[in-house]
Amino acid sequence: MQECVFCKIIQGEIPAEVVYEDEYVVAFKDIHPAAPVHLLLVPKKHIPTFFDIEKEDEAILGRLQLAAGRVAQKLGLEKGFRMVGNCGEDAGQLVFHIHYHLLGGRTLQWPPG
Ligand code: IU
Repeated sequence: MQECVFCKIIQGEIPAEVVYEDEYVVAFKDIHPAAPVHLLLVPKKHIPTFFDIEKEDEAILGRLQLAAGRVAQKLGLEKGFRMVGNCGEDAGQLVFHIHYHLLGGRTLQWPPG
C-alpha cells in the first residue's frame, strides 16, 4: 500500500520517532502532539479502518493492546493514559491505516469532543 503514509513510516521510507517495534506493531510519536506523551500505535499490516478488521486480525489487535501497556510503563505513565481510535469521517479519521492514539503525561478531560 505505497500511498499510505503509515506504511511508509513502517517501511522506513518516511522518518518518525519510533519508540517501540515488534513483529506486528510499531509505536511512534505523533507529529502534532496533543499531550506531553502522544504516540500512535500502528499495526504493520495495512488495515484502512476498524470496519475492515477481519477475524484473522485478532492476534494483531491483541498485540497492539499488549504493546500499549508496555510502552506506557516504559515512558513512565504509571498514573494512567488514554487510547483513542478514530474510525471514519464522524470521528475525524485522517490517516486510513488503523491506529490508536496513546495520550498521557497530563490529566485528560472526559468526554472528548
Ligand atoms: P487520525 O486518528 O487519523 O485523525 O489521526 C492521525 C494522526 O496522525 C494525527 O494526530 C497526525 O498528527 C498524525 N500524523 C503523524 O504523526 N505523522 C504523519 O506523517 C501524519 C499524521 I500524515
